[in-house]
Amino acid sequence: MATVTSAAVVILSFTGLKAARSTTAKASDKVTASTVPKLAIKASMKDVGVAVAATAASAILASNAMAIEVLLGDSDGSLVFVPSNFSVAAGEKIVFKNNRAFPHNVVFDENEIPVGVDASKISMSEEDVLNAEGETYDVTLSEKGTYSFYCSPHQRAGMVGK
Ligand SMILES: [Cu+2]
Repeated sequence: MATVTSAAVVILSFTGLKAARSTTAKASDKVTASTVPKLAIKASMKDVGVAVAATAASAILASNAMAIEVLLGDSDGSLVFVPSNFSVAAGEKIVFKNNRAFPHNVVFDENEIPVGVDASKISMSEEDVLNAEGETYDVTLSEKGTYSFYCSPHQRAGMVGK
């Protein structure tokens, strides 16, 4: 899941850079007389573009206003969601990230979500778990309201969120 997210961001950033780059290339075309230097310029700009895209992607992932990261298991090993109580905008992505004391999962309580929302469409299955550090489960909620969720292996230990 995390890999897919990163790839999507890189592609988006890349499209932007590509547009900016072709404008610059046109300007240098007028100055450059022979074909060989032109190719050299294009090649070096391409390399720069890749480096910039990679940097931009990590910056976006680190401070994305349209995504919230929720850790599964506190760093001290407590069986909790961090944060366990938060608000997101409709359409904002929630990235649940496996941190400590896994396995964990994310299941929305069908009785404590807005009417009309299908819990199975936003939940992991009760039997499915994230078993390695850094594994993620992403969900985007579009209906406004209050949603309760829990980690099925640790629900009784209090690993619940809202
Ligand atoms: Cu758990």
